[in-house]
Amino acid sequence: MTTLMTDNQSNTLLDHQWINSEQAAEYLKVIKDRSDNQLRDFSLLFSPALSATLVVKQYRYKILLIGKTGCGKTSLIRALMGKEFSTVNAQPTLGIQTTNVYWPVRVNQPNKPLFMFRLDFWDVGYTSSTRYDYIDSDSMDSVDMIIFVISAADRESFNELAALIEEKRKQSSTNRPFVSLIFITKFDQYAVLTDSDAKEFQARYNIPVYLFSNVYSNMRLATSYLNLIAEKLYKRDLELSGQVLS
Ligand SMILES: Nc1nc2c(ncn2[C@@H]2O[C@H](COP(=O)(O)OP(=O)(O)OP(=O)(O)O)[C@@H](O)[C@H]2O)c(=O)[nH]1
Ligand SMILES: [Mg+2]
Repeated sequence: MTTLMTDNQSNTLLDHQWINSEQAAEYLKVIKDRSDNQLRDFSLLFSPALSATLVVKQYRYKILLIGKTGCGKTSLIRALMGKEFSTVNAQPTLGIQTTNVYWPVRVNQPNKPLFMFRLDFWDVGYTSSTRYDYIDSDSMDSVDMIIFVISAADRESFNELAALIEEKRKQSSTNRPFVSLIFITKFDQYAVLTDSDAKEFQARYNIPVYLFSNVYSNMRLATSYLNLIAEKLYKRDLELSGQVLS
């Protein structure tokens, strides 16, 4: 089961329903796989071929995933692309693997502008990140969002989380603070961490905590999480430009 612990969604900056519209379908056609109901990884060299009527302004974001080996970072990125869960070839990630997906959004403003977000997910294999210091500093460079990933069976990592977030904040440039999100994965398995652990953390540190299982992934679920991620990135941009109060 997957629980989407909602933060206040009544007044969103982006229109989260737009993605189900006919207009959005034209964009989804270009950014999704032809045969499967999942997003395409465009890699750094390619971009979606949008017809002249669909061209909109693009924004690029760097999203880093941090967490112990085996906590489900690579699986989470797959889930966020709407890909089916698979244990085939589930090897520890070597070095840094980037996945570049596109996500169109419509702003909740009277003129309803559309934007295309390019989300660059940086998946840093835990083993490499602890072995090579430069990987750690490279991945933190100009990061827009960090997704801290923790297995629901790992209380120790959860207890160390606040200190880890603080450490990463100190490492990042102070004039462009990154957005933090926490995903607690493997809820379908033996879970030591509970719903109330997550709620308590969220209330205490004001950082959203999502209880997640990578096993039940599908495009519908990916859509709600990508909308949430896009919302948080857009909000931070407005805060940085002084357009909304943090
Ligand atoms: N049951 C269950 N298994 C999961 C879940 N997420 C990941 N797994 C499995 O756990 C193992 C590790 O998952 P990965 O996504 O490769 O973990 P990782 O964080 O990328 O690990 P590193 O690359 O070593 O840093 C794989 O066998 C996955 O199939 C989940 O939510 N539920
Ligand atoms: Mg991995």
